[in-house]
Amino acid sequence: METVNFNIPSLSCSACTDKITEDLKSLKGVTNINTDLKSQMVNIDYNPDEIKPQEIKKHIYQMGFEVF
Ligand SMILES: [Cu+2]
Repeated sequence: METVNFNIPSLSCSACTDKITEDLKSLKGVTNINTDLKSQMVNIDYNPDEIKPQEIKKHIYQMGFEVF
């Protein structure tokens, strides 16, 4: 298991974090998601054999969030 952190500057309310969490949960290989509104960070545990950080990042971007 590995962990990756992304910064999502437009993360502004619990509706955003809920949407991101629900969506990422559906990705195969993503095992745990923690979001922090204060730091606008999302912390994702994933299985590197099943998914790559770039794919997760792309998925967040496709939801409509700028992600770094
Ligand atoms: Cu929001």
